[in-house]
Amino acid sequence: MALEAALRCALRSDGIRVEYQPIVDLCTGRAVGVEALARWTDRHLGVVTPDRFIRVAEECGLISDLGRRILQLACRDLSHWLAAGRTAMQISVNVSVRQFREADLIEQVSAALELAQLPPELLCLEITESVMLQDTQANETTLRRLKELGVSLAMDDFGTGYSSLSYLKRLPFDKVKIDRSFVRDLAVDPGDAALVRSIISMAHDLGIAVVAEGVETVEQCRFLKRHGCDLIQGYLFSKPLPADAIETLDAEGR
Ligand code: G
Ligand code: G
Ligand code: MN
Ligand code: NA
Repeated sequence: MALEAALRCALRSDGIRVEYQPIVDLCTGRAVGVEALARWTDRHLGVVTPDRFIRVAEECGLISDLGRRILQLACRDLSHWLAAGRTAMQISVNVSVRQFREADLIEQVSAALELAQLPPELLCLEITESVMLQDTQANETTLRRLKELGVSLAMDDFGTGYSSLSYLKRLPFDKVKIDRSFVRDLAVDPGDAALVRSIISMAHDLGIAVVAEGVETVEQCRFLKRHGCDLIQGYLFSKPLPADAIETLDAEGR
């Protein structure tokens, strides 16, 4: 398959890049973290979206190499920002379903931290809610081992799977990220508004912080702030940016 061959080539030739989207504290208005988002522009295929190349990588067995590369790039960039004098911030890296089940995930994560000389608490791994649908015992073991490394864990795309709230109680997540499909109509759809309010209050009762994704309007931002949401991410504050733009991003806000 053309895409698979091109992806192998991109991995060999440093063709995979990472952009970073700021995650903003709603109390202070400051960027306190960034989410790493993989990017690939192929010479012949043009821009290939991450949904697509991650899926291909999962299917053809390249996900371990790709995942390792993204983790290393993200940790390296964060350590450069810190060395350049930027205030400490957390970097969040997505872990795909297959990557989460790879036998060497724990080693990959600790190797990336060590290589970049980063304290583990500055790395957050985002795991989509759908991962939790099967194989609960194995998931729990993997999550606990990651927590033992000292990294932080976020449940991504929350609300899109069969969000059993019992997962949140039992599993060692530090954050939930409310999927942007619920944030979109927050200001106009009473059902979405109710759902978001209850996710926030339930997560807080369990001692879990809440990030709202896909925040695009001031109305959405006000609603989230009023209901105690901790962090927001979205075009209202910033789109994903290249690494050098994060280094100089004003930590005070836009
Ligand atoms: O940034 P963007 O809209 O293009 O991302 C589209 C989707 O691809 C999102 O669901 C995002 O979580 C996923 N994605 C982006 N980068 C990565 C990555 O490095 N690893 C994994 N597993 N998924 C990613
Ligand atoms: O699934 P995940 O949360 O990892 O996806 C992150 C994706 O959301 C990225 O593709 C990113 O480009 C996209 N994104 C980030 N902010 C916004 C936003 O404000 N609106 C929309 N529609 N997409 C966003
Ligand atoms: Mn994510
Ligand atoms: Na998401």
